[in-house]
Amino acid sequence: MSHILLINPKVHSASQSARVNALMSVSFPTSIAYLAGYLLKFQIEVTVVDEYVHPLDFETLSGMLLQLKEPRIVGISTVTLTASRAYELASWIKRATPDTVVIVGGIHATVVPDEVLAQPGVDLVVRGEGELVLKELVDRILAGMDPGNGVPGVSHRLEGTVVHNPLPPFLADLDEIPSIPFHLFAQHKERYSNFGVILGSRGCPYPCTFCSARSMSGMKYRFHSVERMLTDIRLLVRTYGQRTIHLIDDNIAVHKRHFMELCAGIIGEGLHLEASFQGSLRGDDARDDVLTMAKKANFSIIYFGLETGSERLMQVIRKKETVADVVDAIHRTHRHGIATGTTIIFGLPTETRKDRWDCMRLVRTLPLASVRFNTLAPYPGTQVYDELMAQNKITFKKDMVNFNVQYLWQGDDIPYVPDGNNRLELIFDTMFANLSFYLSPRGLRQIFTRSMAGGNVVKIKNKWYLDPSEALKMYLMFQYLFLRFLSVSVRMLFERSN
Ligand code: B12
Ligand code: SF4
Repeated sequence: MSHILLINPKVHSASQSARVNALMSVSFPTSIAYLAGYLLKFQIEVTVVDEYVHPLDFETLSGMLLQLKEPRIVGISTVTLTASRAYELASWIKRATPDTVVIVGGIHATVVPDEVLAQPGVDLVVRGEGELVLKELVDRILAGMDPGNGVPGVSHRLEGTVVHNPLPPFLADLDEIPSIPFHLFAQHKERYSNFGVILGSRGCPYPCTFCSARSMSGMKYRFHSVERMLTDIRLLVRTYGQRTIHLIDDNIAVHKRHFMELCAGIIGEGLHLEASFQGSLRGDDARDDVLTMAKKANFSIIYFGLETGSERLMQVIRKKETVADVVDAIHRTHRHGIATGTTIIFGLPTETRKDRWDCMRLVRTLPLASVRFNTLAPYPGTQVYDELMAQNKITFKKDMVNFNVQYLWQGDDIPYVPDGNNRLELIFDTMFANLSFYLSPRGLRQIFTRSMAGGNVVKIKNKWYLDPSEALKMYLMFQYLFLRFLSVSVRMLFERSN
């Protein structure tokens, strides 16, 4: 029996069609996994619930709360799309067991702590990296002390006013954070598309305007030792039988020597013969020696954030690399025998329709195994959010359900349309870009031969066409996407003719 329950809430159902959701891949809940691992390091028992594999209703949650020892503590993780669900869970927790201390953390809580703390069920907000702060809060609560007062990284209410304690310094030695306690999640191993998950680094030194990762983990690039990463990979491959290792770092080779040593370690231990590897890289870091080593270490696919086909827009978003850098990296990676994937953001500030069509033409020339065209979701905590908010140009739907980068398949109210652009045209272009890639001979080959499509978002069963229930899911998804595409196209043409 433990005092602590950690919950990973599910994304709001209104942000994505149920027919698409039926085929969405389920990602391993790294946030609560790392937090659980850190508490376990101090022999603090913890219970974990990932709503994607264990959906909660009021009764189930109440039952779980009653099984906790008193004082009860619940930690809930949030990104923007899961925040409203986190608030609902917080209110259920207070209804079932009013004395439970409810702590909310994660990127959304970090960037808009006032919003989170204003929710009736929430007692404490943790901003930034959570491991050390949560441990401190748990110690204080179990010792009967006032939990929030003075603890760095915590926002709390004090005599009716909200107090944001200063942030703690970032943990310098990441190896102090123990490996993920995979055993806590192993019963659902088959449900996760990336159970073989490794996060080798935290922090990113680049200033991209659309990305909020740095508000969470800082601009200083910190990384786990090679020995530690190899230990985790060995565990996943040899104990949990994983055949694909997903390095979910923002960028796997910011520190070139470290990446080369990691690859050498993988090869030295023969792990490259037992598993393949995937990760994301910036174009300007993909030097030939890095790619040669990645190929030897059995990297099967590398993702690059191309974002746009326009050098001008690349400067607007402050990516600090050029389109030519990324395009060259994609070609070279392909020549090294490694598959490539990318994501594109349509609807960036100052973008024109011509920019989008030029980008589509460029993408068609690239040897990509996977591509996803998204529309911009200006997440709180990003430079683009601050700029567009100041100009009152963001469309908010209730619970920010439209802040899904693929919301265009759900509704017309995407959060932002750049000046001079027509909303329906932007949506049409983005849909067309995705459909024309996946319905081309190359895209269809991906759908029939790979189990992941659309930048690892959709998980398709191998040989899905031989399984009637999977084939039905595929049919229903494509039918939904096609009807929505048709509706947008007809309305766009009608609008134009008027
Ligand atoms: C890998 C990744 C993915 C992968 C896989 C995720 C996985 N878990 O395996 C995929 C591709 C599936 C993905 C999907 C999406 N992602 Co993503 N993803 C990331 C990435 C690169 C790493 C996330 C991660 O695992 N970090 C490691 C963990 C340990 O860090 P953490 O989650 O922040 O948790 C720490 C703290 O936040 C805190 N904490 C977290 N929860 C709690 C709870 C408590 C109680 C406490 C005390 C502390 C605490 O402590 C943790 C440990 O230090 C981040 C960027 C980044 N560098 O963080 C973006 C990021 C989280 N993703 C983002 C987005 C937008 C998405 C999508 C919504 C995209 C979409 N469809 O529109 C989806 C939604 C996924 C979902 N269900 O939540 C945004 C979130 C922005 C926002 N405000 O919501 C980020 C920040 C990137 C960005 N563009 O700015 N993502
Ligand atoms: S998009 Fe990638 S390179 Fe840019 S700030 Fe975010 S994590 Fe760093």
